[in-house]
Amino acid sequence: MLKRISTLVVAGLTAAALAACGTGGSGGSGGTEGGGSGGDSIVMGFSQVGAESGWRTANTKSVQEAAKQAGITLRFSDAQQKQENQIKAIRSYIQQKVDVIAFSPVVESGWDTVLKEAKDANIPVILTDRAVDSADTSLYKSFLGSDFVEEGKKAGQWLVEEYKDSSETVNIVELQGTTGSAPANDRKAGFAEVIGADQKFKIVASQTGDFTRAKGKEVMDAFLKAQPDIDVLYAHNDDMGLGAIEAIEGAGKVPGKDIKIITVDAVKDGMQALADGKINYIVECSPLLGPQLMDLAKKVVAGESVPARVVTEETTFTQEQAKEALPSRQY
Ligand code: GZL
Repeated sequence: MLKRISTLVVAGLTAAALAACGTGGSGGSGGTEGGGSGGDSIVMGFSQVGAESGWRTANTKSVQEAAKQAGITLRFSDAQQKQENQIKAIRSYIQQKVDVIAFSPVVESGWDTVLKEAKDANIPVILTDRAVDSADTSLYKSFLGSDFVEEGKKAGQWLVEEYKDSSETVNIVELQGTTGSAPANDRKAGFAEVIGADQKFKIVASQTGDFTRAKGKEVMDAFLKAQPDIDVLYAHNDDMGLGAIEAIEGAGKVPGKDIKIITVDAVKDGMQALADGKINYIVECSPLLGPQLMDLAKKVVAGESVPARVVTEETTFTQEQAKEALPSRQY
């Protein structure tokens, strides 16, 4: 197809340009050829947040494998958690005249301009994993991902149940996800809504750990020095919780006992710590969005209507449930 040939030429030039200004990130903007018939396959431009956590690694694997299975040609870029890199990647995909753009917005705000450019170029956009706060929902065809407010509520509900027979004050520290991101905003809100019903729960410190293990350890070290009496840690993902465990043990305390820990995601390392009793409860957030994303992409490119919102199925795990689930965990 003529469009395809011109696209490939532009893609080559654009890829070089992206590499030159270093915005290709570790994933590069090179194509992962789909398993389809080459020239006739759908071309998807995908801008990934980064590689900050075990969840993200599993999500990238799911998207890349599902593209291959679906015969979709994937052009993948890793933004290294920088919004400007995602905006550059989306503009590059518009120049390449891809058939569809999908991305996980690192933060909620600041997308209207580039999404309008995609709309003006008649390239449909699908949000996956995280949401944007654009008032104009015509800027994207669908949002596939978890209900993060619900995840925060589940974390809060476990804590309320855990302390239902106590009237003592419960001092909580919170490791928030990336500042401005939908999961950080919504997991914080859902948790606060549930525990706010009982005055004994007090969030004595709350700070971002940017969803990484290293930052989670660093911030938890600071919490331990500043807070004389911490009963609970609520971490917005497993990776920050695992970093915090290192800090807690370094301070001579027992994670899961001296300080109870609730996290979100349920990646393998988190589930192992849960089974080992170092974490007390995990709210699952599934990264396996690839197959649903590719189904949505095919429908959107074919001009079929798709749901504006697709919420992913997920559950919760106690220590006992983690022991049972670990052997069959995919990620
Ligand atoms: C949630 C996802 C979050 C994970 C983190 O859908 O955006 O980003 O909870 C990841 O582990 O870094």
